[in-house]
Amino acid sequence: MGQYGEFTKADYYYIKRALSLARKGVGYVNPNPPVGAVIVKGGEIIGSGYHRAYGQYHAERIAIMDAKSNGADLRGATMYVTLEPCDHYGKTPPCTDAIIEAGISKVIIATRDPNPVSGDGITKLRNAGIDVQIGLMEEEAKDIMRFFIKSVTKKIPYVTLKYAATLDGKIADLEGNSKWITNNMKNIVHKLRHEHMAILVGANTILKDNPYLNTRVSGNTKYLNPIKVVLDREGRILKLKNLHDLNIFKTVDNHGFGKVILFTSSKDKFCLKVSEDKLQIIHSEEITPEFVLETLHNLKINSLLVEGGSEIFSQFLDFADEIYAFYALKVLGKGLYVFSCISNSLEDSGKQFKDFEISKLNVSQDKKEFMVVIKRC
Ligand code: AOF
Ligand code: ZN
Repeated sequence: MGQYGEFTKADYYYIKRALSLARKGVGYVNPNPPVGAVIVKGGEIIGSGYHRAYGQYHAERIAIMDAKSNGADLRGATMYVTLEPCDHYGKTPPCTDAIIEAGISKVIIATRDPNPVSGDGITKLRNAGIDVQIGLMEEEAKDIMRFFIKSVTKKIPYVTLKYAATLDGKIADLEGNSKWITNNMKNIVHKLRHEHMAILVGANTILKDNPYLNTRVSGNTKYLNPIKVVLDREGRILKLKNLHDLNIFKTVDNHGFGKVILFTSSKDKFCLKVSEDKLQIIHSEEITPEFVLETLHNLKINSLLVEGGSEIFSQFLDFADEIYAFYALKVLGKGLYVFSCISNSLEDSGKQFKDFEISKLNVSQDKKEFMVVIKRC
């Protein structure tokens, strides 16, 4: 085997193109996977595409349609695709059929599909005489599809914790003010909100900050608004007379994106002036992270961005797959710690983080803030 193993340098080039196409779908295709495909014949790309939105055509069909619209003859062509083609009738017909019908003779796949409902696309293609190779840039493909893979295999959403802290790890001062800790890198936060299907906050955060929890971005980019999940054990938010005036209800869009799911243990009868398409209430005597995550999974939510506060961060740390920590060159001394409800020994903390590693470090343009991304490995 040469420098590139069983694959050639050209194979890497084309799968990288397919991976970049897949990335364009991130945030728009949830709870489905972002997938990209490129079709090559005679050393030239004759068609390409990616899955653009939930329920729409899969990447493979888009690439085939693209090649056809270019007048290309697909017979004998090679398809590079970031996920095993599906072999099921879901919202669209099987991609395997489209590949076989087109006369494509080779398919190079980055990673297998862990979703049992999508069938065994690889066997179907091989039985049709197509040469199938698997595993080209698999780690990158899995990373792009990590929300999908986690929810299909573990039956709970992918969990990301996000917080802004001072150098001494405080997320608020003694009065609970947290607004001015970090100011830069806001674009990253809004992108994170767009990428995840839902945001989680505690009642305190809503009562203290009245946040919008939507995506705001300058320029032409159109980001989707995530679902807002609120933990309100005692029903303190539900008791508000002006509940409907809260900013979280101002950012619900027509597709149900941005709606509020509120967990409460309160058995009080509330007089709510908010419609059901804006607010879904889930009652449970105990509101544990396990219960919240399983419930969200059953609601087809594949990813959750935990935005605080301190009690919620402490409860969800053990469930985190990824942490985005933003730090400012400020020190508060007295104040509220990020994980104020945890009292670990150094040894415990080492164990807690044994499966994590630092995957990214960014410094803001003004060099006053930095971001560290920590990922489960
Ligand atoms: C996608 N986009 O490009 C590919 C997918 O709900 P459906 O009918 O659209 O089917 C979704 C399943 O199809 C998905 O869970 C995955 O297993 C497979 N492949 N899905 O959304 C794509 N190639
Ligand atoms: Zn498909």
